[in-house]
Amino acid sequence: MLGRFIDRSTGDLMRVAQAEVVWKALDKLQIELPSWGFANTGTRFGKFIQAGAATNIAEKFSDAAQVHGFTGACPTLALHVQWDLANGLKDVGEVEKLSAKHGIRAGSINPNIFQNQEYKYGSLGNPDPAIRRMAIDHILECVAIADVLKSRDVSPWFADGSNYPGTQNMRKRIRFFEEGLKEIHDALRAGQRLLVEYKPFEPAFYHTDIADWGMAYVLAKHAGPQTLVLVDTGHHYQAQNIEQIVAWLLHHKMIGGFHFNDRRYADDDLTLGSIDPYQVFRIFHEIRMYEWENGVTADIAYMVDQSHNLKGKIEAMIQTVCTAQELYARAALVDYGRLAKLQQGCDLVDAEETLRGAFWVDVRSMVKEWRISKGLPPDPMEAFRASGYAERIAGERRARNLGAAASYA
Ligand code: RM4
Ligand code: MN
Ligand code: MN
Repeated sequence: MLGRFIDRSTGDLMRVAQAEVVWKALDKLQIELPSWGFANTGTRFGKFIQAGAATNIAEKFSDAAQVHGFTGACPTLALHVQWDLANGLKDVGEVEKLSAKHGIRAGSINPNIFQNQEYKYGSLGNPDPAIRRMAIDHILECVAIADVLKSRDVSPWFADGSNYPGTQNMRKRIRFFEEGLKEIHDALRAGQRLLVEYKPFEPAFYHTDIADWGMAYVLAKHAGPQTLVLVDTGHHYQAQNIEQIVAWLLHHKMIGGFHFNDRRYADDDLTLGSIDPYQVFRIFHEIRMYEWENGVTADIAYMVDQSHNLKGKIEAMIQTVCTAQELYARAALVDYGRLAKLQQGCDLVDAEETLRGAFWVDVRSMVKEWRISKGLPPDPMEAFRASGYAERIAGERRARNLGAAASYA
């Protein structure tokens, strides 16, 4: 199969070997799409409405199917329960129908424990036991929804925290989180996982209850073995070494999921690799090296977590998936046998160059060839644009979208 793309007369054996590695790596890279990434969302100050944005869950499935259709890498769609299943468990039948219609499975089930008026002072960390109960019950319903939809991961992100020193008892709130997460863990079905996401700030600006990977780790350990940590690239301070966090979590077998996005400042939701592709490569490198050393595939759910305000939503998703594939393919090209020896010998320059050398390989033609071998379009963006889908949905959805409120105050 591969041979068809190789000009044997040039005897480019190195390229054949590289292409084989890239193809194998791409075969196993699946990337979940976020339902909310297809809807109109905005900044704190307003939304710029897109005529073609998805206005309901049926449209989100349809848009996700486009991304999957052209990239072949995105068979699942993450759902945010209140945005996608407004009636909770009662809406599961509708999701099953859409899933069958579009050939996209329901992915991680994301509770909404941050937007109801009740959650003004927190959800699981709220001082009011009735509100904690409400939040736990919502997540328990998410566990049940995930069970029916056969989704493995329930993936809460907690906005809990406080804005002013002295206004909340941080230690009490740790206990509330310990109790709540334990109860949720104990309700998980066999094979399900609870992924705890952390974030240093926003919307809380003084203290956030689960502010970093250490807090998420300790809470996950306390909850039980089916609870793991989820890393989101945008949820770190500027200088933080994210790949080191990934290495620690891999070492302890505590990483369950990864949210892709890029940022210049904070949780900016920029396109993966748009600001710092080397950062993404370094994260993939840590994962690949762990896999090489242990002869396993790290069980990490890769998901996009971006909601674009300016770029076309489907185009931005396709761009993200292609970027992830390219950077993953480049990480796959690191010669780990060689690197391990160089590390052992503290051969600094050669070790670094071994890593950098893989980063600088232009894998785009190999990725294209992989796509062709799978019956996919070599250039997913071009194929999507040629399909006319974007124009069609803009026409169909325009009236509904333009009627939506976009103002901040
Ligand atoms: C948060 C976090 C969560 C996502 C929400 C929409 O910042 O990244 O993963 O569910 O945004
Ligand atoms: Mn996230
Ligand atoms: Mn985020």
